[in-house]
Amino acid sequence: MAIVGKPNVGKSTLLNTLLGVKVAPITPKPQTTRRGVRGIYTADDRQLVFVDTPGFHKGGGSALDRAMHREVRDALIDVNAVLWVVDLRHPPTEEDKSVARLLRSAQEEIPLIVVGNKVDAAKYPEEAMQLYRDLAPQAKRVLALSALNDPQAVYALRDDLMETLPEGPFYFPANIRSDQTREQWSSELIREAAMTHLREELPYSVAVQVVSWEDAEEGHPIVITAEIWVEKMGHRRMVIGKGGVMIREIGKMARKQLQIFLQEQVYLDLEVVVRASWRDDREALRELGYEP
Ligand SMILES: Nc1nc2c(ncn2[C@@H]2O[C@H](COP(=O)(O)OP(=O)(O)OP(=O)(O)O)[C@@H](O)[C@H]2O)c(=O)[nH]1
Ligand SMILES: [Mg+2]
Repeated sequence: MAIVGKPNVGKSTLLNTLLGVKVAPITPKPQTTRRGVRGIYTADDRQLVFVDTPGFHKGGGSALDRAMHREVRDALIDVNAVLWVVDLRHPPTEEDKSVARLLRSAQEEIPLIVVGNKVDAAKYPEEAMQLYRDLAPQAKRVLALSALNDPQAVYALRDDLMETLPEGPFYFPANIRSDQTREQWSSELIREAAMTHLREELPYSVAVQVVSWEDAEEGHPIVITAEIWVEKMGHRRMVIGKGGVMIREIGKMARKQLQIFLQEQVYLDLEVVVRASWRDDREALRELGYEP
């Protein structure tokens, strides 16, 4: 099942709630998700595989933007259903319309479900839902929910999706929740912390790569070393901050999250490095796992 929609509507929040565990980064800023992340939910003899995708956006035409668009298109191939997530607080924008166009051009026989999210914060949810419904007359179903504040509604959707699954083999082992390596997943948590703290253009020009991981040993923490990539020297100064305050804040938030999920003490070593124009460098994008 593919989860698609414009940036910032709550796709990754929906994925995490569907799974009951955090596999995808979430920030209040658009374009948080950069690669298609698979989240796997297994119950008894059934398995649902969701693909969270980057927000479908206009973008500046960088190699990163193109890779993000490709992730969305690829996610629409070979799926049993598409969940189109929209933000019910607002009427559709041009970006929603281009998602609707993309969905019309996808295979017609894939069932489409329109998920009206953020109903908890919407003033005119029914009116907004109608406008989105008009953009996708082919939709099999529309529903309003809050991925952030109403997990029960999300579980109900998950149960319904389970019922519609065709018979087939498991694609992943039953105990696997995501197709990311521990390095990828932890670099996403670090990037989430960085994007949360940084302002203006900066959140979009950082990337994170975990360069080493040492498992915990008797009385010692897990040691994770990661690089935060920026495009310019000036950006490096801002990510480090005056006297190192910014990088310390980022490290504190990331470490806290990592410790919660790993259930171990973590020593996090962050280094800020300049990788000029990494967003247009396909080799760099491959290193980051944003390109195949
Ligand atoms: N009020 C409200 N806020 C929500 C809800 N779901 C998500 N959000 C908030 O919306 C923001 C964006 O959430 P994400 O899950 O990162 O959105 P996304 O669609 O994955 O964004 P991109 O990856 O950038 O495309 C975050 O600040 C969430 O906390 C909801 O049901 N209600
Ligand atoms: Mg996302």
